[in-house]
Amino acid sequence: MKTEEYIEIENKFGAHNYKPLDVVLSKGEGIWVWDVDGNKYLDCLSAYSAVNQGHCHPKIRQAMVDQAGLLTLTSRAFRNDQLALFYKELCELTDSHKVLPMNSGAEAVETAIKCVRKWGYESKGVEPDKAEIIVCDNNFHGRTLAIIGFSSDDNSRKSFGPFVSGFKSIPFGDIKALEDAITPNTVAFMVEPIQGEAGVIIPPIGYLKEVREICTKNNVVLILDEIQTGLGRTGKMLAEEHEGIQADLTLIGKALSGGFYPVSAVLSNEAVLGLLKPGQHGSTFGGNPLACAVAREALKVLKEENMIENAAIMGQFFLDELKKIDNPSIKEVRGRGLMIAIELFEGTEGGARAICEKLMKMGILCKETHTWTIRFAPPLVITKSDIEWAMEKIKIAFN
Ligand code: IF1
Repeated sequence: MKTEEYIEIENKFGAHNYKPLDVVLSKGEGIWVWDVDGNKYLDCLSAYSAVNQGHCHPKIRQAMVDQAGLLTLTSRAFRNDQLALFYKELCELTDSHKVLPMNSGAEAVETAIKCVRKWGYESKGVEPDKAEIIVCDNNFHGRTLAIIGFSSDDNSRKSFGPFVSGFKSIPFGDIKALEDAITPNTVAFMVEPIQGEAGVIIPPIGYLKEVREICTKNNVVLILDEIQTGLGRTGKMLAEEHEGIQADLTLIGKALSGGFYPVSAVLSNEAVLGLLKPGQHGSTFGGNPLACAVAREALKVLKEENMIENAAIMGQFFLDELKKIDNPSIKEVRGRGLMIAIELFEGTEGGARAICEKLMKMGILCKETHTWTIRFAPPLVITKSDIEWAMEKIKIAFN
């Protein structure tokens, strides 16, 4: 079948909750993907940072195939021989004390919300049903009802109410706003170290450090949503390392499986996850042996193949090259590691989407966010010559 036929069938039978570029992919390897018509593309989205390790990484694939032939799912009613090692290796790599495994990123966020509320009532002493969680304007934490209730994006929320209460939103990067928002009922502050969906918004240097101090001072749990920024994307294992801090709860997902399988986790100190008792939270698939085996290998290759260092070096190179583009429609080029964005001036003809479509025709896949920002987030295995190849095309797209 040809591209047009696939699109027609999708449009007929599928819900239209996405507006994808008209490319139908059927194969991937490393940083490259191929469409059904045989065209090859450099993937500059990495499935929203879920394939940091590159498409179909051979070692992760092998781990998945091997485990699929042994045992895939037991439920948590029984134990499995992958879970313990997954916990241990993940804690060692991220310097955490406890792990709670889930599947999607949104589930990790929901889990964190439940856990910090419980901590607030049982440990901090907040009155029943009064717990407040502070979040940031323009956040993106997922698509479930509790989460969209505190989204500031009208498109995400409109017509989906009534929502879950107990959230307060403040400007991102604003320390004073955080101090002012905290009350005796505040149990947590949840924030992305770099806002992804908002357009790769990097907070002022020192922000997270001050956030850490304020949370500690006020006995407020700091939740960092590293579902997008974590696992090497910004050139560190976790983005919190850029400021030398540790969150109380860290949420990871996406690249935890290298894109093979939905695997997410809440990483925690003893205090918060330690309060959960049997029956209070769970998931049929969370912590299953297939997920754990895949995640263990996905973490291993990230480390062993120096992908995190590569992200730091290649990210800086890519950023420097993009900054050299001289075009009056470019307002700003920014990024950290391989999480990079070009923001266009409002009103630029065609917006970011037009650039993405031009790039697609030249063999580069990337995705606009909102109307004016183009995001570049290739797999962390990209090389200098790949970036040089891409830069030639990107320069033409901006010509
Ligand atoms: C979609 C963006 C990326 C996330 C953070 C939690 C989740 C996400 C920081 C939820 C998910 C996605 C989902 C994807 C678009 C996307 C995204 F454009 F919205 F910003 F990655 F760049 N926290 N991000 O970024 O994880 O439940 O999806 O596993 O299509 O909605 P999930």
